[in-house]
Amino acid sequence: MISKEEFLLKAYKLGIIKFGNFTLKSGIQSPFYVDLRPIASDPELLKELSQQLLNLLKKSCYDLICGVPYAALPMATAMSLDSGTPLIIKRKESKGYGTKKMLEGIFKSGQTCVLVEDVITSGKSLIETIEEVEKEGLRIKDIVVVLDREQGGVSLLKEKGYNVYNLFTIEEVVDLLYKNNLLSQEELQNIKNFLKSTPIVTAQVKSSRLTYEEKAALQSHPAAKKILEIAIKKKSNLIASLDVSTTQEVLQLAETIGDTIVAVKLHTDIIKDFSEEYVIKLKSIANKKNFLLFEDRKFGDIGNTQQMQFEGGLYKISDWADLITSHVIAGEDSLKIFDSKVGIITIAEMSSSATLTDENYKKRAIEISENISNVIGCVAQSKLPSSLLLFTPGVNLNSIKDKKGQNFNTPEKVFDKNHTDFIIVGRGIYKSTDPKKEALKYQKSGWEAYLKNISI
Ligand code: S5P
Repeated sequence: MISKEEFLLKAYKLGIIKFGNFTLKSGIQSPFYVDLRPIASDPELLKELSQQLLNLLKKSCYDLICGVPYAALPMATAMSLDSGTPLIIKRKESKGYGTKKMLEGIFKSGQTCVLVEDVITSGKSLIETIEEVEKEGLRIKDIVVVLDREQGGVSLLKEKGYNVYNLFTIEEVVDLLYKNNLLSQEELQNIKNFLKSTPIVTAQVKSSRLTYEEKAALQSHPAAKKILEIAIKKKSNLIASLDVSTTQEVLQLAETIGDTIVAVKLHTDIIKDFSEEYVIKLKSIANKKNFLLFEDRKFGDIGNTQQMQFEGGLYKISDWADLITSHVIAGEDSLKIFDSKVGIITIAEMSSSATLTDENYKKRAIEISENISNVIGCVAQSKLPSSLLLFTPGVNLNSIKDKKGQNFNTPEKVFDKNHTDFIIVGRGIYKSTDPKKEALKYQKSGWEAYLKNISI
């Protein structure tokens, strides 16, 4: 491998940096212009660049490489060939939903992907790529960049928790060129003044999370379509978890807060006085107020047992539940026993401290969920591929944890960080002295967080 300086001088000869007076895309007048694309016209130099970039990543662990389109594509390809790491390709053009994929190549959610970028200015293109890649369930920790124009992009990405490794900063480049008599003292000063005086640009990035309308168009299961339609109609993404112990309390709460929610989530096995009459009453409130019935049974057994638990016993869940939760612990076949009419929500990741649902578990849970047609989404605490709806429990506006291991986030945080679809609120509502007022508060705050999430 040659030195960085030698590499730069060779690349300079190809015309990757020009000095003069240039108008940038942003309208700013710049005394230099950088374009790294010519490097691909010199295969030896491209190979050299690939080695330099791989060297920056020598302490990183990753399963895949992806270049930010288009300029970094040859670089990422060369790195893939050099390192034997599979390449994935991100499309630049927007796709017609449900037809074309945004990421091409073979990958599985949960894998770690390194991003490669040629020049970073505000970080906008990188953030758009990150969103697309993370939406498919891939993890990004490290980003490698050939040249940092020192305009705010690197700090923005670091703030968001990514490691950014850059081969050069623009300042280093001009210093090296000056040292090698390729730049006059005056030009050097001019550029340095420009760098000092140019305002830091903050990337304004359109969120790539899908809207409820877009998600409804993607979903084929009736329960998924229904919950999204209710969300749009009621301007609510709130699921109330009514973890109370009597049928009277459930019915009263359902009646009181029914207008503000998309579903009532239940743990029917904690109700003392369950009866068929209660089910009839609850269904009638659900019809009147337009919300779904969601039994949080968290099935976790072999298929044969789960089937008996779902269809039989006291509760006959299959008779009335629109949605159910199930673990994936017993493997894919155990999930195939549920009636196709019920929407299954798998438990991919739990909200409790020290949960065993680590990254690898989540990755396998997502794979299984994507293979079963009536799985409509997952309970999780981080982003999911856009084919699955994300249901987030552990939401509370007033607490950050309880004393039994539960962790809470605000609606704003779970939308902003995880692009959730539905918030699940238990004690925040049913324990309050005024559940109606509190439910309205969560409805409003969840909806505002969603609107903010789709607009940024
Ligand atoms: O990881 C999880 C999964 C679920 S479904 N963490 C959870 O808290 N839940 C459920 O969400 C939990 O069983 C309870 O019914 C609800 C959270 O209630 P809260 O009172 O903590 O808001």
